Amino acid sequence: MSDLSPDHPRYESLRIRNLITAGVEAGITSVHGLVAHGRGEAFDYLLGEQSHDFARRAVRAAAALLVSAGRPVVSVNGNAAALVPAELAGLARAVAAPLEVNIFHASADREQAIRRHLLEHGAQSVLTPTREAELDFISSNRRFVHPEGTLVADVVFVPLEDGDRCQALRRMGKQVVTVDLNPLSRTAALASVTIVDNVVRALPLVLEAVGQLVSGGAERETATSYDNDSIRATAIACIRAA
Ligand code: PTJ
Repeated sequence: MSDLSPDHPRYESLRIRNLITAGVEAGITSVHGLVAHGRGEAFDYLLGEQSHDFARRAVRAAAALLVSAGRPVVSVNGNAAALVPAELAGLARAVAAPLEVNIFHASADREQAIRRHLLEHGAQSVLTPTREAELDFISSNRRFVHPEGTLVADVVFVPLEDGDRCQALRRMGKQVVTVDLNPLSRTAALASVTIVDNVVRALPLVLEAVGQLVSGGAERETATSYDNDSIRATAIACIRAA
């Protein structure tokens, strides 16, 4: 990791970038993940690198979906694992969901590296894809899943998703919660709940909202009062105004 002083005016952005490059060096993140991260950085810049009300509203809806799910799952790729491993492990514990590694760019070594990384950051157990269970409606490596994870889940929390799998999961009747800085992406458009925010800022907010719901200290966002299209439209307007 490069030397980085907290005095640097772009400290937080560079700190996050260092997490991604360290992820590549550790065999957790794909080199393609650097490109995806760069696209995310551009959108984050336009969003003012802050969590807006539209993201906070989506966070509350996401928490409500996860807490009321019968079989939630937290799906993890190489970027999410590098950026927020402890928070993903904490979320899985908080909503009693399995953590499941699922990556687009096929690599058995990387699946195992992500699994170990999550275990080192507090995960109790981590499922990895098998050849025994496949999702319908998708041909990429992301179709391979664990029979006790995404295959049987009713709510899938999947930050930095690719559009194809999001579409397949929705066609299979599952609810999808995503975190994506690009409100124009296919995933953002197809998910049940889209948190337009940096996963680094969003995960602590989701954990907090889940904690408040579990302790009974917050009102639950109901399905009828949450409109993902209008949340996304507000995020797009925010970017256009920038
Ligand atoms: O580990 P793998 O093989 O599963 O690969 C993971 C990536 C992310 C490389 C793969 O899923 C991919 O190529 O994704 P896409 O289609 O480039 O989409 C990634 C989306 O995440 C883009 O819309 C980015 O704007 C967004 N994004 C990037 N960094 C962040 C982000 N959203 C939230 N927080 C970020 N830090």
